Amino acid sequence: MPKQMHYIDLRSDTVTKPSAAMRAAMAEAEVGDDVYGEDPTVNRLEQLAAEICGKEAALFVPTGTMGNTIGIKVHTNHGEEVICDSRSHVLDWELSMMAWFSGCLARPIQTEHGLLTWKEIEGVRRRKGPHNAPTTLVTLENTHNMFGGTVYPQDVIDEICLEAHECGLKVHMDGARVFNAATASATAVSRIVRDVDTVMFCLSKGLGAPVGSMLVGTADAIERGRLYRKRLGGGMRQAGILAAAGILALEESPKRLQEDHRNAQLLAMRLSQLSGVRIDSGTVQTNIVIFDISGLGITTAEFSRQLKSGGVLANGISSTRMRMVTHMDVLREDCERAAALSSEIATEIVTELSH
Ligand code: TLP
Repeated sequence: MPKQMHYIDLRSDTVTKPSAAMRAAMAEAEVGDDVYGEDPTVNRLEQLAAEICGKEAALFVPTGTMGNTIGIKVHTNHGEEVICDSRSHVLDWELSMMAWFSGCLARPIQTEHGLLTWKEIEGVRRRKGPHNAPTTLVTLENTHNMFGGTVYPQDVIDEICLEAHECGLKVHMDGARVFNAATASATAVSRIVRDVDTVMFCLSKGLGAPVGSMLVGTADAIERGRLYRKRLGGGMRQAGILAAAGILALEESPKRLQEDHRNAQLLAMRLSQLSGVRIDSGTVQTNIVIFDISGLGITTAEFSRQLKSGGVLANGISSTRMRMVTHMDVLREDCERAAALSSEIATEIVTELSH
């Protein structure tokens, strides 16, 4: 058998493999039928997630997409409008679930770093009237994936929630990486999400669990959400086996996220020194590094291909912008290698061009 190539995988923080401790906890997990509410490990995970967020209740869902879908559904009716940023995950990467399942129209706002302000929201909010579908929900993505893991300032979230609630709007946070936001801003997750109506966060990204996300909010929202989860085919029966990894992810993983952020800083700093590559390293606040390679004159597909042949995996998010994501399965030296390989590729192209 040919020896399997070991890749440094920077495509996403979704690629982490469960640790030995997680596998042991999964093997030993006490389980029951969660559709009957009888899985003690799932119940413990849901309670823990609710406590960490300072909310009444939580729901274990298989994916972040399902968590966002249910989060949007519990706050809206068909034919209403939902305000989001124009590059948000709920708009661009969830196969139009907002329209398909909730029957809502996304009202996107162009932003500089993926972060909305109340002033912008106020500008596009539809009031009741004979020609308007009402706006009922605002979604905030924290950290913002496609803008490079940017973090909402707390006062901006607070103002949005306060004003939105005054107008009768609800606020859902796509907090897939809210623990990264908490680490970067040295703010407790419970403080970040204090005023939002629901938050979804992923166990299976930076926190390193193999599967699962949580939707957290009021007891009423979560009770209704439980039925939507079943409708979507997310009643997972003996899911304690997965929840056990999730509990460990919540208890242990947040402590080490700073390391991922430092590795992202290193990558950003090295990449910013390459000619043909553009990156504003000041915007790298968490574990995502997005950089523009249009100055190299090759597409991101070609850049990815060359990285892969050198043992590094990274994807383009457009024809000119690459994304590298740090996580618990990549070490500092892996990031150094990825930066060095990027430099070799860039130098070769620049040298070829000058001949
Ligand atoms: N993001 C994935 C891809 O879908 C792009 C990634 O590799 O980053 N919200 C945000 C902000 C996300 O980044 C993601 C996944 C989700 C929701 C959805 O989570 P899953 O993949 O569990 O459905």
